Amino acid sequence: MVISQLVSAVWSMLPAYVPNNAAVLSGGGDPIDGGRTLGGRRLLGDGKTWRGTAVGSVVGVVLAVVLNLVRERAETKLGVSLPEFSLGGAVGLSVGAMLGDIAASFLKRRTGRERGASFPLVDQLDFVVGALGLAKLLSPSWFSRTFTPVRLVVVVLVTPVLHLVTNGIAYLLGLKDEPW
Ligand code: CTP
Ligand code: MG
Ligand code: K
Repeated sequence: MVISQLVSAVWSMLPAYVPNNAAVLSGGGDPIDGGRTLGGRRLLGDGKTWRGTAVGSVVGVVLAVVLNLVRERAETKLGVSLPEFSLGGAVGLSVGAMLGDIAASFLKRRTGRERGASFPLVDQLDFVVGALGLAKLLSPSWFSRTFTPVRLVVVVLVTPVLHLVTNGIAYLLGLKDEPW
């Protein structure tokens, strides 16, 4: 019961989890803010690029399509019922995750944090808020079927742990400059 809620919550969030990592791997190139500043600090900073954002968003949607294709097999293997992604849900989770991360960088710069500085809890949950918010907006009925109150609680508790573990691994592999 607990395990099945956990598995389906993580499954439902995969299109939101993967974009950030895809952005790390593909980042570089022109920053979204074009170097512009606000109050003497960068609007977003060099860590938010057009390429990273575009690749992250596309990878998240493609992953949702792949998950839909393998869903029934995964249900049999795992013995858990898994949700199918609607198009709005897939786009919302993936693009929303990128937007949440970008919004957090905006907040970081306004609070005097340089690129790469840690901002506990915001770093771990920015993309969750963005992903769930945009998915709810773009696909409200899919959202309420998929993210029941129990699963929302599971997501908020489990995501920071998964995020820290993934980023720790990316840091150890030399793919990321900081482990957060
Ligand atoms: N990245 C990107 N575009 C994004 C998000 C991330 O290109 N929209 C890439 C950048 O190369 C970035 C790396 O992924 O440096 C790590 O992402 P993140 O930790 O979110 O950025 P930081 O460099 O730490 O910058 P910030 O302090 O603004 O979060
Ligand atoms: Mg960072
Ligand atoms: K971040």
